[in-house]
Amino acid sequence: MLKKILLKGAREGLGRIIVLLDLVTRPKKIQRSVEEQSKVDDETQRLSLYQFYACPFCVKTRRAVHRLNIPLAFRDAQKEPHREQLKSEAGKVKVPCLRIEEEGAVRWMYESNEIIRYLDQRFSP
Ligand SMILES: N[C@@H](CCC(=O)N[C@@H](CS)C(=O)NCC(=O)O)C(=O)O
Repeated sequence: MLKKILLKGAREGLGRIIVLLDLVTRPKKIQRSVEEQSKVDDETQRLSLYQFYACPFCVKTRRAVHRLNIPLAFRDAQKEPHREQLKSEAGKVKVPCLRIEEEGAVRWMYESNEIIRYLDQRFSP
């Protein structure tokens, strides 16, 4: 029990250090014309990222979102109703997880590398 609590604390602490490092080493944002950015902003409305603030895989994914300059909605999956939504609609509480709405259907994508690849394919110039 104590070991579990200590491990959780160490993980949280490490996560917060990673968040801090991310803040001071943010990648540069991609620049677009007003028209292009408006199109990208519109497309991004149909996406949302379920994530934890101090999860290193989420930090990595948020860095890509920052670099791609997309206004992606972040949902804190440590809080309700997002946690329950993730569990019941996507299948499990694992983050990051990207919710994608397309042609009236919703699909969920786990795995930070896969999410970053998807966002890069869609939004890199
Ligand atoms: N291979 C995954 C790892 C994701 C992962 O392990 N996420 C942890 C948080 S850092 C998680 O969701 N754990 C479930 C939980 O804490 O309930 C990725 O790259 O996205």
